[in-house]
Amino acid sequence: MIRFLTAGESHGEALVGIVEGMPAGVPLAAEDIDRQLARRWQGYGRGGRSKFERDRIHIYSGVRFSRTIGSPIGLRLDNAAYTKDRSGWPEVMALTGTGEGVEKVTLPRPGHADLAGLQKYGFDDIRPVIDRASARETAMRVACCTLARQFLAQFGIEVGSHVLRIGEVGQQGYASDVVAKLLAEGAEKVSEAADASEVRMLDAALTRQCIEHIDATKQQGDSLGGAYEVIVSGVPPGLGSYVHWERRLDGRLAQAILSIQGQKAVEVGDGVGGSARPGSRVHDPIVGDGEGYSRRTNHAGGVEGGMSNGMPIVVRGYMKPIPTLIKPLDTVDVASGEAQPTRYERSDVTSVPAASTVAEATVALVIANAFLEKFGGDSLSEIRARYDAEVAGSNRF
Ligand code: EPS
Repeated sequence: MIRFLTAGESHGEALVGIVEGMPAGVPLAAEDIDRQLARRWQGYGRGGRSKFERDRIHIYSGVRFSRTIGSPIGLRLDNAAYTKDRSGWPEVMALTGTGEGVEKVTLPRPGHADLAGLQKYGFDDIRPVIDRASARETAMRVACCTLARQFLAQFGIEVGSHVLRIGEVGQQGYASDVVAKLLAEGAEKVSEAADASEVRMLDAALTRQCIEHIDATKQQGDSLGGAYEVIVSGVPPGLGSYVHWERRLDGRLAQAILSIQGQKAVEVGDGVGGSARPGSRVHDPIVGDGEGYSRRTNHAGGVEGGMSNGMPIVVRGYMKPIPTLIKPLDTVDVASGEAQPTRYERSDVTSVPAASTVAEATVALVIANAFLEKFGGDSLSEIRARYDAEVAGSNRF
């Protein structure tokens, strides 16, 4: 199993990550990670920090001559905000001293981790909560999960995504002709097409509408959430299992998406829509050509009984609006107990496009681990031999 840990505060010196359990022999270069990090920073509606925060990964261990060697992979990302932003972060986030003279943050934002985090850890300053709860952490998460994506690519498994809706402006997902056409060449084609849009949407007219919607929302001092779809192509049947709750692939995918900052709901396939239709219009008829099986439709989103069924995996994530608003919300000053409006410093209007790329990364990790459970080994060549014997050399698939 591939596991990872991240550490680091949003305005501290750096983020660090350790990835453990990566098989040996997987091709990996810093550019592979940097490409995914750059995708995470895209998206109309990001705030001032996106102008100067340029993520470049430093790889310290676990890789030799451009391939993984089976040992833990150590990663670091410097926070440009720490040095480039003139807000005095080295003093605010100092590792030593008493913090005397550093202004405390005492106005918790509704919708953020601020108040519950403060209560949980017994702080009198929200700063430590803000800084670790921040979606800045997803930069290192994407870096760590890119290793899983590299591994999956060795087996022709691709992960892609596109934005379905920002605020009120939306489009159709998996069932559309546009997605079907792109997906015929693999899920990365979906992402490539989405990356060409400033809001990661597959429709040019809707992209323009979204940009107007974001501008108008910014004018009103408000923020927006939205929805996106992650699609995985090339997944063999039988990843995950029906035999025990924690092995179910859909449950694991849902946990992965909801673990991303700001995500409030997950849907596998037609989950929500399907719950309102009769079974005859939900379940995907099985077809066989003597050599394998397929489905006429994919309402199940590629998962049945907690297992992949060989169809593309389709997972939708729903994100709440960013809790930092220009327009103040009601709160209470935790220092004085007085009712106060929230205070605004800097924020994004929306980060749904970024969230869609983070979701791709976390989904890649779940699929890679389910794949390793079934075909796992210490090295790529060992895993490949198992995979070829099982999938290519079997009539079960
Ligand atoms: C974030 C607030 C903003 C975003 C940040 C997430 O940062 P700042 O407060 O420094 O302006 O830019 O996103 C990132 C730094 C990132 O890498 O995505 C928050 O409060 O979650």
